[in-house]
Amino acid sequence: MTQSRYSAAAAANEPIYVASPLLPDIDAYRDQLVDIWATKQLTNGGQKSVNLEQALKEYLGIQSLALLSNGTIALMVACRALKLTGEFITTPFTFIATVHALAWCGLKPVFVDIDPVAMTIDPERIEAAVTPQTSAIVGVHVYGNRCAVDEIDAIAKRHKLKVIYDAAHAFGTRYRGRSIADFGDVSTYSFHSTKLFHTGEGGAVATRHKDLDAAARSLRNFGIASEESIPGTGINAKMSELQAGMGLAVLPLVDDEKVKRRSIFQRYNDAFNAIPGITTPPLGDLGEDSFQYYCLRVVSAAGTPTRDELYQRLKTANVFSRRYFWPLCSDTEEYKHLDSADPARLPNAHRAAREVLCLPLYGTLKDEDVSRIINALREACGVAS
Ligand code: T4K
Repeated sequence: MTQSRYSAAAAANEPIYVASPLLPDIDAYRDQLVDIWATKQLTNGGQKSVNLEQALKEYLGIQSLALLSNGTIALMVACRALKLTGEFITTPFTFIATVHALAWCGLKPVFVDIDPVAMTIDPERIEAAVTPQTSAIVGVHVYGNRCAVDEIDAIAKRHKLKVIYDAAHAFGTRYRGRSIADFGDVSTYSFHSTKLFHTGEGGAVATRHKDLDAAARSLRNFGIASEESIPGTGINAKMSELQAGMGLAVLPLVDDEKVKRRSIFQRYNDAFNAIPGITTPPLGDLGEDSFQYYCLRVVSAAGTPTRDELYQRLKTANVFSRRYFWPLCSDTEEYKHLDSADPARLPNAHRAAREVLCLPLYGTLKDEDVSRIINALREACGVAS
């Protein structure tokens, strides 16, 4: 059998990576492929995409969802569907795709600081950043931590702004008994292979507004409305049937995967809670949280290692953690010259970017892999195992 650099870790000293795709039994995917072969429809909205859209709407408890080719293009399609222009207010503490996608559409980011604990955009900073050019607020439910959606939606209403929530990490996240995608104007999902639910590469936009859903569907197909009419400047953002088939095979596994991830999360917390300088994340609820990442914070003081030292020491033990999200978007070449990128204005984001460390979190981690990770981190912190 072919071994890839991402094969599941063995007990010995095999590398352990931060993520590993939730893979269905290959026969379950083969069954999907057999159907696709029979129809010969490989893309352009075949039955697999129709079925997956329906299954996701039911799973997430939302009214509409349009599948797309990835989470970056989902943000771009959302931007176009909402007809955004000028500036958007956003967080610097996110994967670079959030900011790049809207900048690619010609908009200028205005960064505001994050909440020091949730690490999502701080609603108290938003109003001061609104200018006559602002057209939207783009919040990110980072690590699945939900944004302060009530406050943000109220600010948007007051200033007549649109709201996009980047829900790339928030598959299945719920708040006040509703899907997190029920808030704001549009929520965008990533179904990249490193996500809890995935289609290999993929994404979606979800919205409560029928006109926005229709706009997204037209935009993903070059802006074509019918054989005679091409009203919009669309793009090719379609999900293929092969990806949708993968999604149909993966979706039934998600609930069980979450149970496994929660148990690993609990083991990590039990092992790291008492280590000086380490702040562990709160253990979430299976019905409300996404369990997308396990991210702790390293607050180094005299005598305790820094986050970067821990990252390097884990690497030496063949455990590949990630510093999501360092560097900050506001520190990258493209955006660092902006007034809003001034580090003095973004102290909480800079602190988070210095302190976060994401550890491997996926159901196929064996008990002994988890023990290896725990021992490696405890040793790196100078704590006896
Ligand atoms: N908004 C937010 C908030 C996001 O986090 C993202 C993406 C987006 C928008 C955009 O969505 P997409 O356009 O990607 O759908 C990864 C992912 O590529 C990216 O999707 C994700 N966020 C970001 C946080 O992480 P990298 O560069 O860290 O991925 P990579 O290839 O280093 O993978 C991490 C580990 O996962 C590897 O060490 C091994 C494992 N892996 C990875 C792949 C791709 C596998 O085992 N199998 C695989 O196929 O960006």
